Amino acid sequence: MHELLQFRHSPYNEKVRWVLDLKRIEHRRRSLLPGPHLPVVRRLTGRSQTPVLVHGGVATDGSAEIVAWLDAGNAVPALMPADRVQRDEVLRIQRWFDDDLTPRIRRPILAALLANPRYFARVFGEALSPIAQAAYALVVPLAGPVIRKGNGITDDAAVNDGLLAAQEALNFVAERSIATGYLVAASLTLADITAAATLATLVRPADSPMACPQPVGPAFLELMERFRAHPGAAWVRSIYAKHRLAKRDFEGPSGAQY
Ligand SMILES: N[C@@H](CCC(=O)N[C@@H](CS)C(=O)NCC(=O)O)C(=O)O
Repeated sequence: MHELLQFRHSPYNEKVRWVLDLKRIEHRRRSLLPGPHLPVVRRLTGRSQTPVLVHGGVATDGSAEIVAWLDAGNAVPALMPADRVQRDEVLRIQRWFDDDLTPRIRRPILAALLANPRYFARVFGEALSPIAQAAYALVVPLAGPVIRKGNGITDDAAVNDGLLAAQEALNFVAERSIATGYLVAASLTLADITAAATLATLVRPADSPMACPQPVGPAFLELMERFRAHPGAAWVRSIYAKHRLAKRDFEGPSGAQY
């Protein structure tokens, strides 16, 4: 049995969850909280980042590595096009999002969430009891400086650069999907999953594992509103409606809360 150690609100974790769900790979999930996750993840990988997939006592981190490994062992449905040029393009888009756009886009998102520790605790601690969520909300302001530093939230310019990256990513998916509805081929590939999982952290498609706990905190609502009417946001919602079969996240064995 695979175990995914995850953050609930995270583009890289959502990418891996999506692939696990799409390929119907049996697994359990354990949600960690930013801050308290550090000793747990360090013990497994020697680093700090989620997602971490544990299988047969071996822990793997890095969403691209995890997805490539899952794809190699579970061919159906295919995530990569048969055509070599298109395959290279899928990997290029994944790298562009993973290494450049996504880390920038998450800065304004985390800044908005950190502005309201109780809402931050609800987003990341959705599976916790109300008392445990309230306790985590007290810890969030203490973990805040570490989270800001780790995500490059140094000043307003860093946050504004993230807004530009969001605009760039939304423009890209809107333009690229005009011909076929997809970014590279005439059907869903890892490029669509990577881009949609990143942008879902802003768009928060309803009825999906990335839907927001309600009511949404004011700073985060303002951020979401900024991009709601963008054609790229409409693309994210439509890809989620067509291809993100799971309606919500779950803890424990797979299928428990579909
Ligand atoms: N390149 C990595 C990035 C993973 C990443 O940045 N994960 C973030 C959550 S979005 C994380 O776990 N941050 C906590 C930390 O680094 O301590 C991947 O593709 O998995």
